[in-house]
Amino acid sequence: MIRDPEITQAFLDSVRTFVNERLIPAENTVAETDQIPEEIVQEMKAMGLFGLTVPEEYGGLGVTMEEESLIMFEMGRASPAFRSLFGTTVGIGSQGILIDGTQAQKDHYLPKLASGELTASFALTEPEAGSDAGSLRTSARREGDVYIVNGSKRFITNAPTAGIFTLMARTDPNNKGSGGVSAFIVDAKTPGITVGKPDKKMGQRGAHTADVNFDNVRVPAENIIGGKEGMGFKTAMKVLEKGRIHIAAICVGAAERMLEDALKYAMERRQFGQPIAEFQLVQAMLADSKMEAYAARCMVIDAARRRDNGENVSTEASCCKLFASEICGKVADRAVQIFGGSGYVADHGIERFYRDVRLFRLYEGTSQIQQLVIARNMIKAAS
Ligand code: COS
Repeated sequence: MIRDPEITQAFLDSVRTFVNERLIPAENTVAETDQIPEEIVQEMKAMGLFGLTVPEEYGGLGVTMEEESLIMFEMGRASPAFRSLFGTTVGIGSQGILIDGTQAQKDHYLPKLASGELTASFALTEPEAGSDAGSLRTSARREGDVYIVNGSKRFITNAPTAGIFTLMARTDPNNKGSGGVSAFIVDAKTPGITVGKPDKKMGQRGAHTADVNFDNVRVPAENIIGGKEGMGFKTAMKVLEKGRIHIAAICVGAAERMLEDALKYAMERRQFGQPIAEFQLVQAMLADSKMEAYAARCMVIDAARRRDNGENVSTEASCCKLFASEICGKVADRAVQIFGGSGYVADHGIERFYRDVRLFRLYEGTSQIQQLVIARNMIKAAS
């Protein structure tokens, strides 16, 4: 749903200009320094990017899923680290509060998240609980007005700079399945929390992930999301469902950017006396990439519109994430192929994108988890 086409277009134009003039020129610096320059962070805050999905009454822009997807198509054109900086907060980090939080939790946290004052991280994955998220072991034991949290989380995006964690922990030790899990808002400064060294990743320099350890961390009971135990896994699934459309939109943007770069190169690069874009085998790679990026774009828009209409989009969100992340990998591979030897060296940035986009097939649910969700939903609907 687009609320006001003119306002949306004006915002998209400003994001596109920002991506072209500020983010793309800074990509090499981010890759070299592993940091996003502070002035860019401030510009993102001023544009309202940290508050994209927070409703207007809490100081955000309150964008719909369709509007968010259009913005992410644009953002996806720059190195994924830029999106990660605010995307985790507007996405999986804060959505638990927005979707299932109590009024008091919304009033307290959403304005700070919208302004960028607080960064939110999503702490679900553990060393022994990745795809099987429902088996997580981090425990939260009630003691009067607080829960005592113990355990470890892994690969937590933005953990080194997080202000709060949306933490999933087991409140019912007798229920080893997903029903024993609750979600909490945990202040990152609470004594007993330690953040490990940032992980050394294959790509996405400038976006930081780390382990987070909880050692007898005292979390106020009022910080349980929704005020009820046992609902945390469902909150996490709802959050991830939305996140999967968001990531799919980023994949579309990244695929379109790589294709744009590959096309430009193919039209300039001459071999056998002519631009390589005139060779049909190169054209096949360009055409297949265009077709797939277009299909992914259409899927994302359709899923986003359905979500905005209040439909259950568990299947569609997984279809989008699966298809868009897989085609993004294929486009990256073809783009390197079109660049040839030049695609394998760092000068053109295409090898960096090739490494960066590999993560899209892993986080917020691997491709295999998306297949499982889609097939399970199909079987459920048919029986
Ligand atoms: N919205 C609301 N509720 C949902 C839901 C959704 N999208 N998906 C599942 N649920 C509910 C189910 O209805 C079920 O409720 P009941 O117990 O009342 O029937 C409950 O949650 C448990 O669901 P399910 O039985 O499907 O859980 P499983 O343990 O089998 O796990 C998968 C399901 C594998 C799909 C889930 O663990 C998953 O998504 N894993 C990947 C995790 C992930 O994406 N990690 C990335 C971390 S963030 S970078």
